Amino acid sequence: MTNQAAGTGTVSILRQSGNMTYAPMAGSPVAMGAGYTSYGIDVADFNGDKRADLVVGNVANNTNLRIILNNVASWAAQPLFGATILPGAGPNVVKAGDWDGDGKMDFVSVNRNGGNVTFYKGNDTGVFTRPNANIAVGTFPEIAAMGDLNRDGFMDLVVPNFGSNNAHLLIGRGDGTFNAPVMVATGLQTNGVAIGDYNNDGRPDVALSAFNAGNIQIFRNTGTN
Ligand SMILES: [Ca+2]
Ligand SMILES: [Ca+2]
Ligand SMILES: [Ca+2]
Ligand SMILES: [Ca+2]
Repeated sequence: MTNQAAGTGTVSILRQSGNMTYAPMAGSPVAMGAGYTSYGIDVADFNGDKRADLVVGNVANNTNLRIILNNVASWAAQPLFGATILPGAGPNVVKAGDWDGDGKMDFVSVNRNGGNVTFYKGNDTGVFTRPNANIAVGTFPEIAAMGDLNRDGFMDLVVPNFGSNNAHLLIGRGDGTFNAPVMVATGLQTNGVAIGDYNNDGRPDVALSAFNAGNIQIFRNTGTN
């Protein structure tokens, strides 16, 4: 879990010791460094050692984004990678997966302050590159959901935009790139999303909640796949 103390953010890793009892693991909480406001978090093995690592967004800072590799003995003993990863502005939501299908884990970040999405290509050593230009979405995207909306086997992304009262659907091509985003108008200050098959026709639909409208909109998937 991330602890969003402005400028002094940390990440806590809790171990379940049975009976739903949780206790901090060695080295937890991990201090993320000055200027870090921890926000979104996701898990994947970024260096191919079969141990789950973490990627952590930083909504308040436009100059770093952290990868924490997992050495089991102590999270804090690991160096914090990512100081040299130049993210988009305010990378607050991160979604890990093998977005380009090369067997090595990647992630995308949704950048709240920049209003765009960045693909980070992993090389299985905890190091990432950004081979593609950022993809513009709306104003203040604060959350995202990943799923295979068109059922082609490639992951897609739904990004609600809190500041522009809409959401963007990004259909993945399976190589780390996306089709041009499709915008749908939503309620006032949309800030929640859940992908699910709400009419049981086998096609994933999208539910969006609007903070200031006090309602939920469900968009039925009318695709042919
Ligand atoms: Ca690992
Ligand atoms: Ca990959
Ligand atoms: Ca897809
Ligand atoms: Ca459906």
